[in-house]
Amino acid sequence: MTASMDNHKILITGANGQVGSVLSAALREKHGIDNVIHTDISAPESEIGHFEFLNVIDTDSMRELIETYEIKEIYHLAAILSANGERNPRVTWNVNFTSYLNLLELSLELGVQKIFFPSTIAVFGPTTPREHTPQDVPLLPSTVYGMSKASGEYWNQYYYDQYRLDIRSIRYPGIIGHQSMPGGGTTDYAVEIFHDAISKGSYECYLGPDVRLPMIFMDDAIQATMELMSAPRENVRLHYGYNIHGLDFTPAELAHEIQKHLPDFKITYAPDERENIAATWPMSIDDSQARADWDWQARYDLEALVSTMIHHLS
Ligand code: AKB
Repeated sequence: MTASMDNHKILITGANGQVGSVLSAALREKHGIDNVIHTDISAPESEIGHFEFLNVIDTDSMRELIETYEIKEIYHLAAILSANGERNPRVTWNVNFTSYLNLLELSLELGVQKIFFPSTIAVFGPTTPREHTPQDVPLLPSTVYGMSKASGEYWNQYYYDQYRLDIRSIRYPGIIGHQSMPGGGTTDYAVEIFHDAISKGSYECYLGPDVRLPMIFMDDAIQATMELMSAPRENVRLHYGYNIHGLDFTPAELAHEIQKHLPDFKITYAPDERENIAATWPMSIDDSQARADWDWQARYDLEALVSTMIHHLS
């Protein structure tokens, strides 16, 4: 263990999710198993250390957990993603945004010192330049998920300006990992395709062949999060949400790279409403500010990502 074994207690919401399950392992490794309190709405599939049930819209339970464990740092990962969010806008708003505003208020009141807020490329919209999308552009998101995250970003800045609360945030692209499955997003195809390629030899993609989206390998996403959260405070020059870029590709390009490992793999296309969401999102991201402020750099390109995924899932 490379643990800095302090008694600084960390709470993670959405700890069973695609990112939560991998990030919580990295946090346990760094801070020690006794210092990470995992929470989610349902029980984890396997033993992960200290677990508590938490529905994030239940503010009283959140208060009780922060008080009981004297929490000093929170990773608020619980969220409903873009495609599922459109099916139930109000619930999505409450889970993604109202819970966060309550968490910010509780943090001030109860002395939480540091917060990680996962934002997303879904904060951008049809009016945003789609290539090398700049850090600072007007945000006009097309989904409730994007609206809830853009609103979270405004409050990040407000809480920093008004109260100097140490809030740090990343606008994640689609995340691809072998450790966990995504659920309810527009970029999920880029994980599902590997599972189907290996188990069935074929995949029917809900985006058309030429839909280019920014993505990132899970290890890079976790590394970015850990690096940002441990960067010296004076280096973190913006608090609402850093752009980061891993790589970008289309379904056809991803399928072609998979075929280099699995030559019989076949992809077919049946675009659905998720293609309309993807059409409003960036194709690639300008992450120069993250590079300048905390030395961000992605490690995985398409070739490395595909061979690592196939190696782990085969
Ligand atoms: C989604 O597709 O909704 C997410 C995201 C890009 O935030 N993966």
